[in-house]
Amino acid sequence: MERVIYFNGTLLPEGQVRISPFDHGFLYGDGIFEGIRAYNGRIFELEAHLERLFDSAKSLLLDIPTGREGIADAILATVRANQLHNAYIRLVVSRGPGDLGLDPFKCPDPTILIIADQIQLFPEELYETGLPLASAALRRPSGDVLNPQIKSLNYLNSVLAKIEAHQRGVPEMVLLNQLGHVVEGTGDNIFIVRQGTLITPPRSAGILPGITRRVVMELAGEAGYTVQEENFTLHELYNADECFLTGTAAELIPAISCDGRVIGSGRPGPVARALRTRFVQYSASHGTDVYPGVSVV
Ligand code: PXG
Repeated sequence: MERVIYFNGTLLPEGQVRISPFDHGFLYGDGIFEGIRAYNGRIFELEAHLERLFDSAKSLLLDIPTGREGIADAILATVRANQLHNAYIRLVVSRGPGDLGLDPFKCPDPTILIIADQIQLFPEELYETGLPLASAALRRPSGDVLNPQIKSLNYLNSVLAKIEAHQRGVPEMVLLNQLGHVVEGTGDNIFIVRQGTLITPPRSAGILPGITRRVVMELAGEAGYTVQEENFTLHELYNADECFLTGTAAELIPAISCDGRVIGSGRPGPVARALRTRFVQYSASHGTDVYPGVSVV
């Protein structure tokens, strides 16, 4: 079935969507996006994604004409039009068409695009066996270069790290900041576990403040674990009891080695497994109803 795409206020078959060659999202990566999940007929953490989108837009002085309500309605309409209950939703707001110069103020009409589809970031068996990781030679840019809290269409830093991952023969990379602290993966946040305590880099390390990260921190707190936001180095990652990554696309996936150093037992650890179970249960039962009035199992 051809996908139905939301494009600037209308729902169109995929083949009819026409993005201008002069769109600054395409010419300059000038724009922002969100990756959002629907589980079991509910949009997971919709409000949090909208808040992050509008925070990113504010930093870029990008005015989203529909407002928050308009975007929320458009997301729901797109998922409904594709008759999906479980989906990966990609919401893109670009600066829109302008001329060949960089000036964003010559682009009066942002482009709003919403795709509702599926995603499988890592093969299913890696959720059982755990990911081997490697650390990238490439560093994350610091906040004074390109603030990682802005979820912008500039993903070249992550793309280059993903290329490194392929060359190192691992599915995912760990990136460090300029100080040598572990920051995050190419599209996921990182946690280590030491003596039952969860440690994840603080915002100030230069992370994208992940929504999955925040939910997992809350679920871990409820489960009785201590969670600390603290800088750590590769040495601490190598010597952790456990490690896992979190993200909308990746969900929660255990990691079992980094740069050839076996982490803990070399198998997904008990904390990662327990939190993954809690995350799966929580995400399947919380969120904004896409089909209100229709009972979901
Ligand atoms: N860090 C970065 C750099 C991200 O891009 C996350 C952390 C996790 O945040 P959430 O809010 O999703 O828990 C992301 C989000 C991909 C892909 O294909 C990943 C993201 C977005 C789009 C695609 O790996 N990551």
